[in-house]
Amino acid sequence: MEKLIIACAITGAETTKEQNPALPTTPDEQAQAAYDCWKAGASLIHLHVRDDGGKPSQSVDRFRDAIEKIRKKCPVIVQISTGGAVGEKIENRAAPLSLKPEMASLNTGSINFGDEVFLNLPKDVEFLARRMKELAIRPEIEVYDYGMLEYSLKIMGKGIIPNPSHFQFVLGTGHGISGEARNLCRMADALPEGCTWTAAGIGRYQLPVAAQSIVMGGHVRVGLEDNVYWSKGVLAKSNAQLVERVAQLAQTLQRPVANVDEAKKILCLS
Ligand code: KMH
Ligand code: ZN
Repeated sequence: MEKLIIACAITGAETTKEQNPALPTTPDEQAQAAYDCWKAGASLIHLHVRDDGGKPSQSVDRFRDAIEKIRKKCPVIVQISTGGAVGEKIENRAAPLSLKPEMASLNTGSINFGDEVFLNLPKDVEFLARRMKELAIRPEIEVYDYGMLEYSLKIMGKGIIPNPSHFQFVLGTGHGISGEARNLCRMADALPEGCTWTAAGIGRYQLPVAAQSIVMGGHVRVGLEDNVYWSKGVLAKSNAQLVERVAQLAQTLQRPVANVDEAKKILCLS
């Protein structure tokens, strides 16, 4: 089995400080959170940014500031979000790609999200994928449902996304596939040879999905974007606390954790 990549989604677009005061929302807070996660065993940070009022933003300047501050503190892989917040215009979602981060998320289908629709029209998926190809940015293919996975494989066959690709299975949003063990098995089994995957369990699914990914040979994403709790009714103290738990679990299960250089190799980053 490959070493385990631990990714942390430190901020997200929908989580608020009211839900968990430990949520990092300024570039300084995000840089500190990234550093703490790296020290705890994370090699990749999935990054959203916020404006001065704490609202989700796709501002290039804000992404630049956050990335520079993270880079000053630690060598983690920074993966920017092109998902943004529900309802964000596609041009704004693409804008921070101009910063040429090592990786960016690429959502390959539309899905209900809370009470709204997270819209990812085929033409917009293609537009983002093309832009990432032009700028040599490795996409992480975000899938929330089995059908979205099948569609991703279809567009991989057409050369729209790289073959092999790295996938993110997001389980338990409430509108897509749930975090039941059999669902993760099915999704992982559907991937062609050479593809790699990380799984993120939302809310109460975060810990069981992490444990399952460790034993299945996948990689793990945790973080306050996906889950603000440590256990039922108890808030997580920080992103790093959630990362540390995964690192400990991996150690118990005897799966070594990848450092940043090892993670880059696994993810085909130069
Ligand atoms: N905020 C969600 C609607 C991504 O980062 O690419 C989308 C999201 C996915 O967080
Ligand atoms: Zn995200």
